[in-house]
Amino acid sequence: MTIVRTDFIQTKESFIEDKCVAFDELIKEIDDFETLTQKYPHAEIIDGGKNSVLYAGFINTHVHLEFSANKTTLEYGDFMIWLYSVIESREELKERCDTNMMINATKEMMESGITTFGAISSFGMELEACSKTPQKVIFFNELIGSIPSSVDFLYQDFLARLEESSHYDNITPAIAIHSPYSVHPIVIKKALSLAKEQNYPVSAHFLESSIEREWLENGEGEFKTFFKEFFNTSSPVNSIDGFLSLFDETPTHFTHAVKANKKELEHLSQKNHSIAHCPRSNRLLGSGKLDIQDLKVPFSVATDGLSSNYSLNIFDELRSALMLHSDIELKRLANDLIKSVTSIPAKIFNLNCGAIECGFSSDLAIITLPDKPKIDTIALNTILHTSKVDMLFIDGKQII
Ligand code: MCF
Ligand code: FE
Repeated sequence: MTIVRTDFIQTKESFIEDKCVAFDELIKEIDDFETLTQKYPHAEIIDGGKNSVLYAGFINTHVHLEFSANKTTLEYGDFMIWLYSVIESREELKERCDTNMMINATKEMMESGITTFGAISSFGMELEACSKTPQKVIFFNELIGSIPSSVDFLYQDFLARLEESSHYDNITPAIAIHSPYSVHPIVIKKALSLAKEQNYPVSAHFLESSIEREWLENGEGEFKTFFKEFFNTSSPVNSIDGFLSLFDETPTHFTHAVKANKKELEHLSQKNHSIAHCPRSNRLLGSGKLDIQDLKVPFSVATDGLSSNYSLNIFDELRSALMLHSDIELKRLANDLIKSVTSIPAKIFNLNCGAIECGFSSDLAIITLPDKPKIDTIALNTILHTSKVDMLFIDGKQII
């Protein structure tokens, strides 16, 4: 048993002061220091020190580790320009990205307190890195392919990757449908019926850019030139509503959704879907920003990959979100952002973590504030002043 003592502890809605947590693999009790030390006299005591805060380990629902070699290669500012640069440099980026580089990317996440992440895997390259990290991984095997003559082959390859990802204790096999513009509905249906049958978590990029919307709605715009050039096709394989209806029985984590309208957001809410909000990625690819002010759909905040970001540090992402959503009252936003990387993604993916409550996994992060905070400013000050955690525990084992 371990007893951790910090000045503050994150709770569902706020923070409490002067309490301690007793834990082994699971969180056992939250009580006063005296009560817990009397009850567990042999427990190891960990003191976080002055102005320390105990958080549930953070969850980053959407990252592409295979693109970790990108720093200055891909072009930012506009989605189509970025996409052309991905196609031009994808092979070179793959070659430059080895397991060691991806392990370092998982470490960068760990240093910022991420204990669980969702890896979007295009090729299966990061499986070894994911199997070596102590973090918990939802391994989203990506299905992509819109041309009928090649979808069968791509589907078989996807199935093989899905199978390979199902042999590791820390890895949950899962499915990523790349997007409505790039995946044929025939294989989407097959993959989703498999997801339903096997209870695989599902994720999909959705309405990231206005050109995506223009293509799906009208078969026009810059995607028209793109599809003509690369695939010699002239119409989209999915409509927005048609694509969404395929997911009606499979609650899905839709990434971006920046260009979703009221009706589509209402549909997401009714079908128990959720959104991964990647503010820095959206900014860098010229996509605008998701309006989270009155959003009824539960959302996580996620980093996306280094293909569309400059770090995988979750505090960097939260700070950017805090600055970008300048229309929302500051302290409320800060509290909501902390929930978007803890209790909300845990609920979305049905994980036994993301909150400091008895019976939950002991995935815990300790951070230290530079000075004593008022209790209602802890979330805000954490986001403003933290880059790295001081200590990190996964299933009760100290990692940092
Ligand atoms: O989330 C960002 C932007 N939107 C779409 N895809 C990706 C992102 N970062 C990496 N990707 C990958 C995607 O998984 O890019 C590849 C796919 O395998 C090429 S198709 C855009
Ligand atoms: Fe992505």
